[in-house]
Amino acid sequence: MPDFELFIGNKNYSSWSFRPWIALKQKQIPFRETLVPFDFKNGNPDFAAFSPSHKVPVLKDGALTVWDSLAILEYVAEVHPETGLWPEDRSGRARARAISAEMHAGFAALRGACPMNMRRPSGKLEVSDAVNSDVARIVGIWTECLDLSGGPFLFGDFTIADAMYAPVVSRFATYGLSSDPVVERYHGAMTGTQAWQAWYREAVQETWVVEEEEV
Ligand SMILES: N[C@@H](CCC(=O)N[C@@H](CS)C(=O)NCC(=O)O)C(=O)O
Repeated sequence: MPDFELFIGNKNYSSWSFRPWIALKQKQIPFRETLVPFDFKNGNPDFAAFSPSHKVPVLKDGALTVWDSLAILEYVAEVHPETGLWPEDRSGRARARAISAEMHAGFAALRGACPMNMRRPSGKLEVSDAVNSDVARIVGIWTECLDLSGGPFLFGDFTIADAMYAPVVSRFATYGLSSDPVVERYHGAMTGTQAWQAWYREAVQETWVVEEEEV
C-alpha cells in the first residue's frame, strides 16, 4: 500500500512543486501534503531535513525518498499505472516524455524572467527576444499536441505532460505572453480542473512574499 507524503514549497511561487501536486490531485491519488515555506534569506535550511537536494518537491513513500519533479511523476506513474499518467500508446508516450523533458531541462529565459506568481494581477510584461522565442516554441508544442489529440489536454486525457506545463499556463496568463487562441483554449482546460482550482485558492491566500520572484 503506497503511503505518499509530498513536500512542497509556497503554492504562490513553487512551480516545481505544482507539477506533481496537480497530477496527484487530478488523478485522485491519496497523499499527505507538507508545505515548507521558502526561506531564501537563510538558504532554505528547513529543506535539508527532508530533501537530499535541499529543494522541493520531494515525495516520500515509506522509507523511500524521491526528489525532483519529473522523477516523482515517473515513480507515481509506475505505482499507479491505472491512472493513465502517461498516454497509452507508445508513440504518444514517447512524445509526452520528450516535451516533458524539454520543459524540465529548458525554457530558462522564460523561467528566469517570468516566475510563477499566481496572485500577481495579470498584466502584459515586455519581454526579451529569448523569452519570446521560448513562448513561440511552447505555443508550437501545445498546438501540435492539441491538434493531434483533439484536446482538451495535450494528449487527450490529463497526463504528466500537462502537469509539467501547468506552471507555464499560469505564467502565460499572469504576464500576458500570448494571445494565440490555442493558449486560451488550453488555459481554459487546465484552470477548469478541480485540482488547479484547489491549488490556486490556497496560493492566492498566502501572505509570504519572496522578493526575488516579484517582477
Ligand atoms: N529540478 C528540480 C528543481 C527543483 C527546484 O528548483 N525547486 C525550487 C522551488 S520551485 C527550490 O526548491 N528552490 C530552493 C533553492 O533553490 O534553494 C525539480 O524538477 O524538482
